[in-house]
Amino acid sequence: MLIIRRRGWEIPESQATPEHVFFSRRTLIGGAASLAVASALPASALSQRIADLPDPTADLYPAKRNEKYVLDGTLTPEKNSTNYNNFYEYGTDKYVAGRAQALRTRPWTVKFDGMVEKEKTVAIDDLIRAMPLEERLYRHRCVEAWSMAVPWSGFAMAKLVEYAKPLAGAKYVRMETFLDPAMAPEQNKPFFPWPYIEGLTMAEATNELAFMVTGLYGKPVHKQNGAPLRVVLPWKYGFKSIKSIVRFEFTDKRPKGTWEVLQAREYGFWANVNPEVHHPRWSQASEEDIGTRERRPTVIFNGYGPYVADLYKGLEGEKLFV
Ligand SMILES: Nc1nc2c(c(=O)[nH]1)N[C@H]1C(S)=C(S)[C@@H](COP(=O)(O)O)O[C@H]1N2
Ligand SMILES: [Mo]
Repeated sequence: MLIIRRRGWEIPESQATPEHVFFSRRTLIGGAASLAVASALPASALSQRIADLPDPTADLYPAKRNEKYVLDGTLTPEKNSTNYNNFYEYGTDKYVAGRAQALRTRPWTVKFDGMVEKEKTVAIDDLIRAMPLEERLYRHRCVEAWSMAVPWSGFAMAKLVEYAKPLAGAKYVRMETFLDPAMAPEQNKPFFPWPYIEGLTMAEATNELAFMVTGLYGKPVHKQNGAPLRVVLPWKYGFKSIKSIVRFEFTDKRPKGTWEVLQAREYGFWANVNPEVHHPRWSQASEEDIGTRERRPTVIFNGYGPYVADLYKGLEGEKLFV
């Protein structure tokens, strides 16, 4: 059961939730187009049965914690971080946990294509078992000015890039979430240019902090948190940390993320956390912890500057903090 209650940071939601604003605007613009997208087939009985089996990688958790990544605050309780989410495939509110159980995470394949030595598609369990799993405690800062700190399990994104074997000319990785209105009926709605897309430079993707998540709180990752595979980029606003990924495309062209497509003035490619660069509609100076509900000052690069500031040397002319 979900307990729905309004919290401090939601009060100014009509102003502070970017999505809210587009939602109404784009629904008006795209109303008729919605019909075109609504062609979902029901899940086959077989894949339903596979989906109901226990997670085939459950034996891999808990993964050994990597003690290098330490927090300066308290860990967010599981009940908070798994019941207050952004996952637009299941609705634009924060209480998507129940609805997200419709996500079928097996069978699931991940495709690597574009500028790679050889295009390939791998079953998620083979990919997870090919990677060295570890646990890391990371902070997470949403552009909406809420934050949390959780124990993710997974593997360095650098390992995934190595596995993909990109060509030397690849400059970016473009990541794509599943597109399947049968298991995410919100994808029938036209307000969003589905599927959800995000992108990184190769230097960002191979920075030691970029982490592919397969687990959370010592278990396979919850559906509402982006099962079976998502990325986390703790120095960037949360919208960059794309969930439920099915494709990694390597390219020499800078990918446009979903939010940049929707509103480039408010959500850019870089989206690094900075308390001094405010969102056009609200301050980024502080954030509210969804566990303790305390407000704390926001820190540049969400506190991860020593790991990532060098990535942005020479790029001062870019909108690094939008
Ligand atoms: N596919 C997909 N990925 C997504 C989102 C989404 O709506 N769809 N929301 C993003 C945003 S805005 C945030 S803050 C984080 C939230 O992750 P959490 O629910 O695990 O806290 O996921 C990001 N990844
Ligand atoms: Mo977010």
